Amino acid sequence: MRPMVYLDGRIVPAGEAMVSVYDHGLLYGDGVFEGIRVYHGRVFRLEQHIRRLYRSARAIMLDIPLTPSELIDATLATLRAGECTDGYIRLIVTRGVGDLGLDPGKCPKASIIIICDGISLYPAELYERGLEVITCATRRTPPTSLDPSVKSLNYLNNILAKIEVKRAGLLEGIMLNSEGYVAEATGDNVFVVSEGQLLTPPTHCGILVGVTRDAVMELARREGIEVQERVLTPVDLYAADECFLTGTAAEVIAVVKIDGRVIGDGAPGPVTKRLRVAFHALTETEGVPIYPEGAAGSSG
Ligand code: PXG
Repeated sequence: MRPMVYLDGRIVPAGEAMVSVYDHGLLYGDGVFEGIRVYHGRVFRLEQHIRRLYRSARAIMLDIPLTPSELIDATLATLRAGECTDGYIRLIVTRGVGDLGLDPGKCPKASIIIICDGISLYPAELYERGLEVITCATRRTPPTSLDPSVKSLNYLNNILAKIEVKRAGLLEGIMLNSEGYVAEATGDNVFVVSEGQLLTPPTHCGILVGVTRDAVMELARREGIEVQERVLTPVDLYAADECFLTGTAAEVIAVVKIDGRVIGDGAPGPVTKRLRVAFHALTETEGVPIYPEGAAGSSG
C-alpha cells in the first residue's frame, strides 16, 4: 500500500499533497472530518461515516461541494490508487481558502481532502491486559458552546485532556461533561457492564455518537445483552463490573483501572471479550468493497 491523498479532485502521493496557509481549516479549525477503517479490502460502515460528516457540515453551515455518492466514489478511487486493503481514511472538509478573519463568508469554496494511510493502534498486549485511565480535569465542551456530536476540526478540548493523560503517564482518559457526568474518552466512547446490563452515556451528555459505539450496541443486543443509554457518574465507572472504550482506532478495548480504582477483577471481563470478538467478526464480513469482485488488486 502507498499512502495517497485526494485533494479537491486530484489524487496524488501523500508527500505531494499541499494545502494553502490561508485555508480556514488551518487558521481556525473551521471544518469537519471523519476517521474510517479499511479491513480486508472493505470500508467499514462507510455510509454511516459519510452521513455523520454531512450532519456535522450542516451544523456548521458548510456546503460540501460533492454529493455523498460522489464523495464515496472519490474515497474508493483514492484507496484503489494506493492499493489499500487495510488501513485508515481521514476524510476532511475545510471551509477552504480565504482572507485572514473569522468570517467563513471569506471562503468561496470548501476544500475536500481524503488521506488514505496506515493507522497506529494500541500495542497488542494492551488488548490482553486492558488500559489504565484517569478522569480528566478538562471538561467536555458543553453542547451550548460546541456540540461534541459535531466532529469538527476543533479538537483542542480533547487535546488538553490528552495532555493531562500523558502527564499522568497513561494513554487514554475519560472526560466528564460540565455537570460532572461521564461523557466519553478523548477519542473513544465509554461503556460499562453493571449487573449484566451494558450501559453507555446518552447523546445529551455531550458526546460524539461513535460509529463503533452504534455497532457495539447493535452487536450486544444481537447477543442478547440488555443495552441502555444511561447518565453515569464517575462512581458508576469505579463500581462497574467491566468497563471498555470503543472507537475507530481502538475498536473495543478494556479499561481495568480508573483513577486508581481497580475495575472488576482488574482484567478484561467476559462481556468485553465477547463484544471484542463479535466486533472483529463484523469487520471481517461487513463493509463497502474497494475492488469489484475479482478485479486486479482485490484482497481475495
Ligand atoms: N469520541 C470522540 C471525541 C472521537 O474523536 C469517538 C468518540 C469514537 O467514534 P467512532 O465513530 O470512531 O467510533 C471519536 C473518534 C485518532 C482517532 O486518530 C480518533 C477517532 C477516530 C479515529 C482516529 O485518535 N475518534
